[in-house]
Amino acid sequence: MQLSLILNIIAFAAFGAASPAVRHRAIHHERQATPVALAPRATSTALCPSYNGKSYVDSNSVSYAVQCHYANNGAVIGSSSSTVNLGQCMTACDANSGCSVALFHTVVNMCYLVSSGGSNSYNDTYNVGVKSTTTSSAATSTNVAVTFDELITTTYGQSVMLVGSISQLGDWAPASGVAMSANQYITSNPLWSVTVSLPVGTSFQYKYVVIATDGTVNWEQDPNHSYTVSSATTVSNTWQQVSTASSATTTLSLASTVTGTVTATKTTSAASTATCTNAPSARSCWGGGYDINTDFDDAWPTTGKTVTYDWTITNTSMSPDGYGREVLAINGQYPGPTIYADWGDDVSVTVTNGLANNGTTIHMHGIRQYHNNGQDGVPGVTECPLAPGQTKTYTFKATQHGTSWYHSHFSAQYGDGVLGPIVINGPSTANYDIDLGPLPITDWYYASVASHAALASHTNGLPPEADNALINGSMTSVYGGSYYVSPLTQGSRHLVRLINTAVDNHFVVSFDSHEMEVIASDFVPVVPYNTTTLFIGIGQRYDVIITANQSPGAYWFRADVQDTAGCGTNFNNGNIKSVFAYSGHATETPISTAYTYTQRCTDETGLVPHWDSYVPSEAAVVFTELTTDQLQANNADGSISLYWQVNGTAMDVDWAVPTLEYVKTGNTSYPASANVIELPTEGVWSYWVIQGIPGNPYDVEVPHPIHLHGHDFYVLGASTGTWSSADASTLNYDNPTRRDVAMLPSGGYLALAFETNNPGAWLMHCHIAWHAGDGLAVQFLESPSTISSYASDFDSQCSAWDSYYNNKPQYLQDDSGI
Ligand SMILES: [Cu+2]
Repeated sequence: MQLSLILNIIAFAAFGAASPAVRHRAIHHERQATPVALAPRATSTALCPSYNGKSYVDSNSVSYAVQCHYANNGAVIGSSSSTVNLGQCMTACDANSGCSVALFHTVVNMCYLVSSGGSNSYNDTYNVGVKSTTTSSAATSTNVAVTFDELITTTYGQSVMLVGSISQLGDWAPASGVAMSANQYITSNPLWSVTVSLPVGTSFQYKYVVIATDGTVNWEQDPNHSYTVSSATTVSNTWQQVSTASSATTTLSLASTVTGTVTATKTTSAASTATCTNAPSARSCWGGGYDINTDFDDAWPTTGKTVTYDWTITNTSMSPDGYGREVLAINGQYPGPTIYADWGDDVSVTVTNGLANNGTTIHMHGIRQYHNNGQDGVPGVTECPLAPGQTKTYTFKATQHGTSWYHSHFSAQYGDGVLGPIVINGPSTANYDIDLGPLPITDWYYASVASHAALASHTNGLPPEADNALINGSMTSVYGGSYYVSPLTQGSRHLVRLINTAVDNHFVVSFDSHEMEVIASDFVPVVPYNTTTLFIGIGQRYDVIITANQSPGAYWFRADVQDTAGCGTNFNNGNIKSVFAYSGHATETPISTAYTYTQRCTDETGLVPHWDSYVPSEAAVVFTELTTDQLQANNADGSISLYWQVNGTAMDVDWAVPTLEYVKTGNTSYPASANVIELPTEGVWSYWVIQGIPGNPYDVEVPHPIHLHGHDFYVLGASTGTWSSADASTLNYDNPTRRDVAMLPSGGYLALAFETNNPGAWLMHCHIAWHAGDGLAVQFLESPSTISSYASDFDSQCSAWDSYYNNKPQYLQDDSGI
């Protein structure tokens, strides 16, 4: 934008001069599949959250009322360390005549026997079972014979187990399940069968697992089956065949090690049969059989409704904090128009590039783009940039619900204005009365971010300091401006959708005198918890609930840049605020005081997804390490160029030849600078460790917000240390945090896993614009042979771009392009 052609020429020279120094380790591995056993699902919380608020009949046919994440302060009369879940704790309670409450501590796997019901209080670490007053009748409830008959194809030597959510079916532990026998076994029609005696009224979920001759456990495909016992009967025809991934191999062209192959069999509670309707007092409901228990990776509504938007991006003069500058604004607005949709809607956004001298693309951040890679909006990966004067339409289905944002992925362009919020209405894990909508927070620069980015990548020194920050597009400064004001209604619960849309700054946010109840991290609903401060990395979102329960007045909302902790600097730090005003107080200037806390650049801990998921964790799981470091190269003309490398290569895409062009034409000769990592097989888990290492020639180590397209990832662990394979056993595989942006600690590692279930070229990159521009990115090329989701205007858009770019455009690509 404002960078000169001279700078561009320097930049191109820099790329040429630097290339010998860019170390590229292209190692191509193929390894035979190594099937491994899967972990039992979430053993410590097998009943939670599925049974929260419901009754559960234990192995002694005693009925308990289950409450997840509550403590009970009744008198402890005994304890047992031999239990691994609440169900077994209940069984221990049965054996003690004075016990009426089974209290299971999920962190230390300890069962406490409690004499009576105390007053419950909120606590994340306890699951509670309260013995029902109708114990005697429950204990004597009639057992009936339930026969499970299934036609399951097996090979000689394999066996089949029935495993489920109740103790009679092993509490999800395959080793404790019920063995089935092949009563009528013939090769073409193998009928596996078992009869289990179960109390009438018992509700449970179950799956079949096939045990191979070497003991390998293969779970049935999702979702779980559900069943309630009413009378003696035969249950059949529910088997869901695991997708054939048995010959899976994992191919990596970039990484120095290779993953084993783990068949994907995530266990979650999908296929809800909910019929209730979403309302202020019933936010867990949605409708049409979908609710908060529906994991949106597995199922989503089809509304048949399409919401449409029509945008034009132009060079516009704006003064969001009183200082006037050129903004690349959508429909003249900053932030751009919010996309509002209902869960299951189709969204159609027509974009006209009215910019004077820049291409553009629109990326829907965090949107899974399921089998829709061609709409992911990454130039040089999924499309050519949209040339000035051109129009295109992006389409996607809202398979997820919650809060996110869209932004240009054309170099650092979003920092100059091309972004806006996304709100997808859906169910949530806590009730609220009023949705106050999105509250985007960003750093703000008086010179164009494009010019800052160009200078930063040729400067031996600190990155540029932000001039200010904006909250929902507003802030004060010495030039004027105003604080954004949000209304509070006394006594009501307000949903606030926090989004960090920054280029460089990471924030801790807080509401003076009010706690935040956190109910979602990125698009993933979490078990609600309360906090006064919340760290929000670039690209991350948090849905929080604020209860207006303080004296009516005006209160500050604060967004502090974590400068002393090392993740951003801002000239206005300490005064980055907005106002939350009770009715009648909207014009007051708050005098409220801030909470005290210690600055940090690390993610929230204790984010427990509402959906009970596990990640396979057997010994054969192999993590692939992706190191990242800064290279400072000396150019022939005396200038320098900075690169952020992954395994020795900084990404540098060719806008005119996107990865999908290679895929489309069957060309597998991806340039090394595309940082392509091939994941050829669907339905397997892949495990990654991103490790910060010292740079060359300087030791530059900083935190990086790592963002993955096309998937949520599971955050298995993060550390300031150096990864060793022994660390794999220390990670959390049991319902780990799931989201699409996570912080890589400075000089440390971030361990991630995701399941290949969405063919496409998916970027994973640092969301600090300077770092992305300097190359800190890879692209996972997942199942290229099955990609078919090219945009219908893929070729014409590239042709228009070529015509524009080859005809003396004002600015040339001078960074990674993404
Ligand atoms: Cu970074």
